[in-house]
Amino acid sequence: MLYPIRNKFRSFIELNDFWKFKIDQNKIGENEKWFNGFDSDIEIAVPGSWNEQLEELGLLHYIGSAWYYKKVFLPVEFIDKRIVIRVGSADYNSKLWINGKFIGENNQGFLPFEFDITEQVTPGQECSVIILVNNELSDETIPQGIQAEHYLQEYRLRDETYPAARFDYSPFGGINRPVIIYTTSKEFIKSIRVDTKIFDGSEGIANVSIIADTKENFDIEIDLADAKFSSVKNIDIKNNSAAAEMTIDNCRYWSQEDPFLYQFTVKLKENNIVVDEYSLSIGIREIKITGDKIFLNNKEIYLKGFGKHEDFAVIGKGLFLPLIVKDFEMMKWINANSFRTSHYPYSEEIMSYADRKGFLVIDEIPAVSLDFRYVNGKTSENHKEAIRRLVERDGNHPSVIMWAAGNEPNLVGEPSYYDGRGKKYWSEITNYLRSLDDRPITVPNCTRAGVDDPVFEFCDVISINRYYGWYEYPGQIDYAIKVLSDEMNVIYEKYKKPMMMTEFGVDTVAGLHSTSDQMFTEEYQAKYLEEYIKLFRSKDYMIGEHVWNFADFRTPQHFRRVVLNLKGVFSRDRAPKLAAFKLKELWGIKS
Ligand code: BDP
Repeated sequence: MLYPIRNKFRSFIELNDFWKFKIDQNKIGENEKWFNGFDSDIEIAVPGSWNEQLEELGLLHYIGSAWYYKKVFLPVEFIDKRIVIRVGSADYNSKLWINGKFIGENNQGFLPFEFDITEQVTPGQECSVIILVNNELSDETIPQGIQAEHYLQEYRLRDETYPAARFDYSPFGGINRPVIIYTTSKEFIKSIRVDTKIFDGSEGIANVSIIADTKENFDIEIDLADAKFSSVKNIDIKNNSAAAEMTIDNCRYWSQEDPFLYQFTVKLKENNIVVDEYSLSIGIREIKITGDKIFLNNKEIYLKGFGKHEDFAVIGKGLFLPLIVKDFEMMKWINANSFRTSHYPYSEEIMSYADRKGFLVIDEIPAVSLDFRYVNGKTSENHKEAIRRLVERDGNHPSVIMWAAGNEPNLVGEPSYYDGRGKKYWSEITNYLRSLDDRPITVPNCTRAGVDDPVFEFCDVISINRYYGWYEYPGQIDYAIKVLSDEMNVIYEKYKKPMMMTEFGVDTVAGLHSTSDQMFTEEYQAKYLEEYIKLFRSKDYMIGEHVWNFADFRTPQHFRRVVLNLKGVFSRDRAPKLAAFKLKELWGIKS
């Protein structure tokens, strides 16, 4: 699915605005035909989660359905075009109506979806867009959900959060990314995939595959601006798809130091006339794992950075461009070079920004804390759909160097996970991912799943999340480091693969201080991070360290959390804690 752009053949309007909003606690809206239009005094900003925007109406922890309504005028320039409505993301389930007609639904949060509405609208007139959004999750969705009753049935009353969730971030609902109506020619380029390699230290190779929607035979033309010399070989057109290989001499490789992007253009031609055109920025680079090391363009890299969240006051998970600028500037300031999109795909705008700024990204499928007691065939189908759609969305980003196919499977430590269930599940999931893309795969493991986690067998990089000195061995950093060191060696000896710490951190209240190891103080966080990092640097098999978390973020309510998860190195409003200065110093040292 291509990101909407404007050119001679394509255009778009954005529906980022106030929308009419109506809560549908009892799910009566569809019966009462609210899709034909409804009255409401409540307005909500799109993009943006409903939770904090409408906290005063009781929506801070709302799990359920709500309706969005917008009337929009379609410009006359849309006449004779193919017209598509695209939602950047709505969490988690949505149904969409145009002028009262049901158009389609989507049941994957964090991912874009779109519908062709050419037949339903008339350019030069107003049309009504109604979207029903629901943020309930189940055993079958990705991520999985949990109902309050389950905690009781599982004798896990002390784990219960409000709202009930299987993960540690607020399940913010709403239309969190932009709604756009865009146009293309009637015959159009549907998708473009560019896979790159490097050759001989100077040549770049791009394998291109294109899918088009045309009635007649078509031809394609491929252009690369800024390349001194490039040639396209083997254009192979079959039915509606085309494949080609492009070589670039004296290629300027994409890297952290020089995140150079070529402007790559595909022209779709029929009877020698260009009928559609699409340009995107591509970076030519190669990621490879050899032995215990990971290489970018044959140069060894070490990942320093964070697990992050899309989370900010008032907007929740809504797209907010100034925050993207701020977060990347802070990551540069602190000498980070990478981050993980824990625990779900981040906005397309963040991914393109990472390309432009030379950040390395571990891109995560939203399969967080899968509970294998409840995983069924539908869960894995949804997991695969999320994979297919994320690879399609992000496959062209040079910044994406690895996929995280999930996070912390079997957080509850269910024994059946080890009786072949886990192995079968991860073999199927990772095989599917490998059939779509050749980037390395990882799945961060948690202490409960342990050193025998069956997922390790299917990972190219062993990722572990550890909190020794916090959840285990509280207040005892020195002892925690000893236990951790031994455990890391056991894991390495067992799997002999490159390893990375994808999460390590402690909750920290800005302003609390102590001269001794006291949890929650700023000194404790700084010392914990420093000792962990010293340990990693003593192990040759380590390829990276991602602190948990970049910033404090909102979580479901639990006695362990004081409103927010406070493991941020920055506060939720992005003020540095003491540890930020320590990390800046440690990460500034060349390693
Ligand atoms: C890990 C999870 C992460 C949590 C973190 C924590 O991957 O989502 O926020 O622990 O407890 O288990 O802070």
